Amino acid sequence: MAQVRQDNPRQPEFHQAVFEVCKPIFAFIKDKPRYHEYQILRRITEPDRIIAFRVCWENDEGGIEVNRGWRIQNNNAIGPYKGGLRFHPSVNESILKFLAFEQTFKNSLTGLPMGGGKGGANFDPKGRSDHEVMRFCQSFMSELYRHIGDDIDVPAGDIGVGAREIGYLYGQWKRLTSLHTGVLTGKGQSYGGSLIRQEATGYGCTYFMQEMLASRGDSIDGKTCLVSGSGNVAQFAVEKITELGGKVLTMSDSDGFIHDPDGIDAEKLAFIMELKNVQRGRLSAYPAVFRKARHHAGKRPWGVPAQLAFPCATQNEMSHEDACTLLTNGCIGVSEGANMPSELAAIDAFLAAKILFGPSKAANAGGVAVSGLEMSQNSARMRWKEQTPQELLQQIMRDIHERCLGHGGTRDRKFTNYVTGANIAGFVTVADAMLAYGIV
Ligand code: NDP
Ligand code: 2IT
Repeated sequence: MAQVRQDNPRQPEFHQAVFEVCKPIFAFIKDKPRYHEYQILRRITEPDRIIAFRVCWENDEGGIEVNRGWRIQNNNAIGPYKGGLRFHPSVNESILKFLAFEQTFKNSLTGLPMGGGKGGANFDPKGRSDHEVMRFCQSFMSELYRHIGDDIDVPAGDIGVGAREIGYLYGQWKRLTSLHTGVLTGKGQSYGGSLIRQEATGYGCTYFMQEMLASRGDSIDGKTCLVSGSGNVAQFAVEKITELGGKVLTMSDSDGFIHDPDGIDAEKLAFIMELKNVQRGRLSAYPAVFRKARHHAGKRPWGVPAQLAFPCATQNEMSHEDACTLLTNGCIGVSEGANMPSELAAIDAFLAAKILFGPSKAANAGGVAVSGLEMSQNSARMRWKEQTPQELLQQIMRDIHERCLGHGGTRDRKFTNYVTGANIAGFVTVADAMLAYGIV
């Protein structure tokens, strides 16, 4: 860790992600000399390469705007680099390195042949016209295209990159290369996208909670739930939780959260989807339509008493204090839809209380898993009906849960440390492939 801090100064998010992964791995590799001999941990914490570039574009007023774009190609030991693109003003190298590092273990956990990567830009799509977003995406891809390919590196969406942005990015890739291949995932249904990809992260995160609860003979049915975020992951988590009989009390965006004591049912969710995806509006508009609800400006939802929590917005949105509040209020399960939403001290609090805690690299792996299925369909030049990716997603989430039990369960099956389980299970496959390649 000292070396990681020294080699990566001022990158706290990256340090945090490395610490979370390496803590359980130190114990696991203690009596496995080959991992030491070949310096696997040191090598796995150094990205294969970091690509940084200028993104220059023209706004609607004719002014010139300059942003910075990146692609972190972290590790391709078990497959082509794979991972999303994030467009958000907070994006920097530390955040993308943590995401690419996490992605490497997450992708391995899915059991599909995908390496780890992540990219994005410090561009803020909020308040920009469609054509500004299009020009930004075209300029971004004009550089990125030389570094990606369907067997090299396959980007997808993340915060600020949804169906619209993927369309513009893919359109520019196709224009530049004359190719029509599976170089991006999350594509539209009319040009190579997979059914269920849009829903996959939120659904998968809910299935993971369902698996954790089932291991204790329990279910989501009848439980009160807190969800944060109101983007792609949050929306489909709410949809699936509600379908499974849970009652979702909250959602949030960067301005605050809404609390609806009657629950956010399918009709209210449809309103939120229209508000966020089409009008690109703010959640603060919700209580004017659904009168019993309240908007809490500048606050996070973790103070509302509930049994289950699904953080689906962004990193470090769950502090130690938030975790303690959830526990005091009787929370029995947390499934992380976002990447690294809980601070290290919050994770420690959940583990100490022995509640069901599904860490992001296991709980939100459904999204990239269905991206992997999209790649398969594109390579085979075919398109599956909805049932196939839907069933495969459920099976993959069950398999991930089993892999976590394999490395994080106790013999009496009374408590599973899913953090230990996910990290070790994700690590072993990548590390063994690296051993096979020798010193490269
Ligand atoms: P979206 O852009 O669709 O939604 C992001 C949501 O989080 C919005 O409600 C946004 O609010 C809120 N948010 C973003 N940044 C902040 C912040 N700094 N503080 C408070 N709220 C914030 O992104 P996704 O739903 O795709 O991604 C959400 C999380 O899930 C991220 O951590 C992402 O890495 C992770 N993830 C996504 C996957 C995917 O398939 N899309 C797969 C696996 C993980 P506002 O509208 O105000 O910006
Ligand atoms: O964090 C993630 O797993 C994603 N943003 C999805 C990545 C992908 O390639 O589908």
